[in-house]
Amino acid sequence: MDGRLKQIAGHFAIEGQVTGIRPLGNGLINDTFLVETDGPDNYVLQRINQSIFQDVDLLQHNIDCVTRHIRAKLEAAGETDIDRKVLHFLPEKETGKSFWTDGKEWWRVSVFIRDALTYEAVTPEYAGYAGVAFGRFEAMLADLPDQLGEPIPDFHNMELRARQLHEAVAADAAGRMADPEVRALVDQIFAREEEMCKAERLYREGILPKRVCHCDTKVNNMLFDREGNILCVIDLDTVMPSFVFSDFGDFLRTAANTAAEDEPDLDKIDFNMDIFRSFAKGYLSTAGAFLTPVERENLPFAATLFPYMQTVRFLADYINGDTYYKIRYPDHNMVRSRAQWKLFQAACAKLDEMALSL
Ligand code: GN1
Ligand code: MG
Repeated sequence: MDGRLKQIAGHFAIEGQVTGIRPLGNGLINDTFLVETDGPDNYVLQRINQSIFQDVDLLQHNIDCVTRHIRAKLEAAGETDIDRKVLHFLPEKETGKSFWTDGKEWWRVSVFIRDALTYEAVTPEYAGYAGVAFGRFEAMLADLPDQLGEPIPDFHNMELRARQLHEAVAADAAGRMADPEVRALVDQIFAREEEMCKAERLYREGILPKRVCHCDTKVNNMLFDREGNILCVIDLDTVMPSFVFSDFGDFLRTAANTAAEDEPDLDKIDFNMDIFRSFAKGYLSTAGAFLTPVERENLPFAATLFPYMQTVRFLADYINGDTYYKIRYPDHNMVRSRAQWKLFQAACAKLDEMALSL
């Protein structure tokens, strides 16, 4: 076991002796470890990626607000087994804050939720449960007083993401614009830019609201029990005011994709309408009551927006020389970009069908 990690875990009020520490999950941003103990619980230890989350105080403030708020809601509703339905971050022993830092690295610890399963892909049935869970998550946070900041400002703002791609292309820091394939994809993306920045326009016109959203609803950020019910949503780093399109669209980006987000074989990538229908039905059963007509009628647009935005983000990172996302091989971000673009096209081809099934 890594002695340094054990020492870091020791800053938190863990019950029992640590018996093992090993890597956990597939996140692209933070480093995550499972801390096993001889006590009643195991724990999740995470190094927060500080080049991305520059204000960890604000980040953890958001997470503390959200977890406290959801816990109170679950208690008020008379729910049982609450410790498996909302994350619980441990206080650091000296400061009482939900993170520890030595000024160079930032770490946090939460209780590992027992008997929970995560998936990289789901069936239509499970997508339906996920829809119910995200609608409920947004409903529970709807009355969270305006205390949340934006840990990554304008995180899902398409205009900003497009601007960042323009900047990456202009700077060409890694010399990758010389590749005709990169240039061609950039051109195709910019040809759709105006159309894909629709949400920001609707917001400026005052007809699209922001609500507290999760903003990283990919399938593997959800914990399921053995029956397929959602226990809770994890990875709360990006919970912030956004358009409901964020949660709806980003879930489908991973769940309705018939392949992985970085699948190199583009023939394997399609947009699965059974997943769409089932997820949309579940989501509308819990979110339908608060959605405005503009939000509702743009849900199919949201299903195309997120593969588009993710193409822009992966491609900008590729052009910048891979400074943001963890990569496993040299052109990983380019492979991801191609795959997300293929998914975008597949989703666009099904827009009418999506609208009809809502
Ligand atoms: C990142 O942390 P992780 O792997 O759950 C990213 C998301 C992207 C996703 C793409 C803070 O999520 O926005 O959609 O990768 N999170 C951040 O897989 O940028
Ligand atoms: Mg994650």
